[in-house]
Amino acid sequence: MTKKIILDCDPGHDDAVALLLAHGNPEIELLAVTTVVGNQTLPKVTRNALSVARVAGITGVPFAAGAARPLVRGIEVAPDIHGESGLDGPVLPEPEIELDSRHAIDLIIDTIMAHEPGTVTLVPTGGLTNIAMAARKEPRIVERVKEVVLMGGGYHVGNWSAVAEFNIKIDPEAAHIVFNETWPVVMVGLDLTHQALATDEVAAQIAAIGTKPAKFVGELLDFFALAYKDAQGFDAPPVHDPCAVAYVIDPTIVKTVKVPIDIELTGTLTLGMTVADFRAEAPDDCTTWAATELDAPRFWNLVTEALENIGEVDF
Ligand code: PIR
Ligand code: CA
Repeated sequence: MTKKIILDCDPGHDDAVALLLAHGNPEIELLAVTTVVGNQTLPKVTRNALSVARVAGITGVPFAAGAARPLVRGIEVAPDIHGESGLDGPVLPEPEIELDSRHAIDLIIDTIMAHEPGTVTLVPTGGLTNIAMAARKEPRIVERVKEVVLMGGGYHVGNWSAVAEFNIKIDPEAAHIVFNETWPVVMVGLDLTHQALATDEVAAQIAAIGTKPAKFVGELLDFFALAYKDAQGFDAPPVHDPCAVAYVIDPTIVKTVKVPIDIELTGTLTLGMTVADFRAEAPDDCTTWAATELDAPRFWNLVTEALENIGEVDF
């Protein structure tokens, strides 16, 4: 049985790889793609999503734009990591598909309500604004969703402050809503994604595919590597977002531990921290999991195979 997902993203170099992985993996049925302000402004990340759709050869999947700003806070974007376009590096092809006329939150709600309960997984790889608003607008989706597998947070490190990760920090109120609903939440955070490093060996594995989509990914990773080196001193960049998709494809690639997680909303130094309570075994009503360990070679094989499945695309 295929795994039905909705990808809510802010492309973003690693979001683009997540989209390619979701499209190219035969176990995933991509029901919809929605965009949210994050790595860049909403118009930019939305255009990027449509461009990547062309690179991947995606047709027949609805794409919708969502929130242009966080619930409460001002907009914070990440040009140091993703560039002015949000997807700097490769030449971005003109989009060929049109945006769905619905707001992202309506596309999310309609898609979940149109499928059997327990069959649709939400995969947010940006701030959680759309997901929180969808849960508030149509609370029945909370019961209906299979699980929320999100890239965000972390229990040891931050990247947007000492203890907070970007996707959570840019809209902590939205994250608070999502983590405190009763749906299962799998937090694929920095502890996990910092194990998904695009090393030279990985770059060579992808370059060997030789197709235009693979070259596109190569150029994305080259830019991402330089930006991550300059901004954060990494020798190889962590490719966060496809880790969440990989967990949906094959949960044995990502180890998780059941642990209560809540979002700090009032700390002056800790705003947006994902506070995980490891003191005792998780109580029965705990609905949150933290990803801890990645099988990196199998993860990169999934990405490579997805690109091989996509094959040559003319764009
Ligand atoms: C990555 C991101 C934002 C800031 C930095 N420094 C690095 C984006 C990625 O797209 C990913 O979803 C998440 N936010 C990682 O924090
Ligand atoms: Ca992202």
